[in-house]
Amino acid sequence: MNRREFLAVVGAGAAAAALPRWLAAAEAAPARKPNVLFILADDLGWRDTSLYGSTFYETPNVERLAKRGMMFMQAYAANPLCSPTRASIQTGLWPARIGITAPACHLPEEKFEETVAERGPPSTKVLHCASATRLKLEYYTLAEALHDAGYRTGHFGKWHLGQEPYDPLHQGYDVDVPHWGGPGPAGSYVAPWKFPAKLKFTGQPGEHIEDRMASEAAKFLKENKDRPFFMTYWCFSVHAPWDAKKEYIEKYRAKADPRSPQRCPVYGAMVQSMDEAVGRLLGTLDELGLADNTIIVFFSDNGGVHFHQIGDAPVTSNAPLRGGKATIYEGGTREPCLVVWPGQVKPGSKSDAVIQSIDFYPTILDMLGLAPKQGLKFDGTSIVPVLRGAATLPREAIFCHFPHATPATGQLPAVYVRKGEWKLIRFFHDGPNFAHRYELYNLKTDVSETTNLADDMPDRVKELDALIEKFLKDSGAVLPKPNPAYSPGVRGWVGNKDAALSLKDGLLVIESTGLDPSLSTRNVPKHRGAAIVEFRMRSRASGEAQVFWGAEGMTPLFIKDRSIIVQVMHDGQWHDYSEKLPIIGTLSALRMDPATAQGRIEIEWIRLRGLDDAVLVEWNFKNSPPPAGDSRAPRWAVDPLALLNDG
Ligand SMILES: [Ca+2]
Repeated sequence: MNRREFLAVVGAGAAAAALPRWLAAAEAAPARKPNVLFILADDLGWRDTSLYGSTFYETPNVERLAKRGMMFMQAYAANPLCSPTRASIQTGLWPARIGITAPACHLPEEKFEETVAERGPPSTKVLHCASATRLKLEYYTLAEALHDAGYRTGHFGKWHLGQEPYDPLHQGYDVDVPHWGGPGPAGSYVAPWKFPAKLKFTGQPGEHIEDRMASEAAKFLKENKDRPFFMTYWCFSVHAPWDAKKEYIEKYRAKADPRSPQRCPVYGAMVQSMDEAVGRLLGTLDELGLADNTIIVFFSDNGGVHFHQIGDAPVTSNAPLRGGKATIYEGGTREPCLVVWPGQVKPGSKSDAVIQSIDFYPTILDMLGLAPKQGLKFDGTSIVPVLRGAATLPREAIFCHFPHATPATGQLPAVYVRKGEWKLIRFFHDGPNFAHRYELYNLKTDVSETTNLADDMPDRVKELDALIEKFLKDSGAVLPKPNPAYSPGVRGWVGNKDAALSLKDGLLVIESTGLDPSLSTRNVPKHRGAAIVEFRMRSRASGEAQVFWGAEGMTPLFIKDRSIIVQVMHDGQWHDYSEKLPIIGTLSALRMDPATAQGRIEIEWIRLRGLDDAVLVEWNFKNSPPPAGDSRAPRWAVDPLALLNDG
């Protein structure tokens, strides 16, 4: 159905004067092809705007945009990270089909297919996948489709699908500013920036890059006001680096509530600069008289960063959603999304339809009345029926394949299916004997994914897992596989990639094979407050040692701020060490980095005492009793990767 037919249906043949005002305006609009502006925020979480319920961030321009179109409550990125979602927007395809499933497209290596690792360290239960690093030129991108339909095409901001010759100018764009292949702005948001000299993209000291990008985009709009244009304004904001205008930081510092999960002044300032860029674009369209003939999409490529801290505040919180960027939970892929389509979408409307980033390409073609290029197939589907008021799409399910371990978030290789109110997550080979492990959530009653119903509803798991199986097959997804070298560790302690652990002659032997050997355990007593860590060690490596503690509810699990340095000897002799751990909160895990070099390290025992000298837990590898304290089975048997944080 084209626009005129639609108007005939909804207007039931009535004169334009009898139409709703927003439809009548469309009748009066010029017959020129509508322009398309696609604004993509970077890492902006579902809850990161005042429109979606934040009481800390201020985004009046996003709210202004929402008044002109439809707000989606269940719009999903196809992946919880940058490049894959961007690839899905430009192709209408699942990232699993493209082979880009991780944000790898700024790496120097040109790799065009996804692969799975052939081997891994004993601490790794599952061999995970390695993403392609470029969006292949043979994909006929959304930009190419519109360029070939007579549109002037401009890309502004972050791309992250490959540098030259995989950059926007080779993927359908006439203009690309600043023509930068990196995952974030070069160096900082506030100038001086560090873009390569050949880009000739420098700012006045103190200039914010989002202000500059909005100016560059406004210039493009002015230059092309008399012909149809397709602009992707893909914000640098609000990705790292954590940097913003000083006066805005002070403003948010003054209003931060220490009890609120969203309270980071720097991030608040970053969100405001993003919002102001949105306002500049809207203002320019209004000034040029183009707003009535411009389709606008607003979306974000993945969830908010919940796993880093700036000072004493997490960057952001996606609550009530679980997790965030780089997790398989809702916080990772549920995004803010607005679609403005003057004369066609009811202003200020709201939809609960489940849509996904693979849908934008077929949707935009449909809105413009363009047929897909001959032979071109999409995994996505046009959401035009929803834009015109339908409650749902005729689609059984959506999928997200994320076959990676991201230690900072505790993410294990996984895939999910969302069908109706149900979401099933398959954690590849993470169960007993390398069987898959499942989590099932009812998103209608449990949007925070707190109650795993998989054990209670085996039939539902089976039904949804069959959909996952079919999706993996249809998309040609590369799959993680069990690691034959996997070892669940020694007495609950597991080494990282640089530390092979074994038990020999009553000693814990650590063969350090790199510069960052560490071992960690979650099998610790639920002790509150400071404690003493003691250990007997003999080493032929070198460097200082470091002991980290994890505290319940704190992510990432291991960071420098929750660690102490221990000056240790590497003279091949036995030494006893004793240091105070200033634990705050309830202990949840321990990690030891015994050295910063290769070499053989042996430990006879490790123990933890309270400040009253009582032994809280002891691992004595000589006598080998099971550790005292918490008697839970080592969690390592199912979750070896969750502790291997970047620190
Ligand atoms: Ca991103």
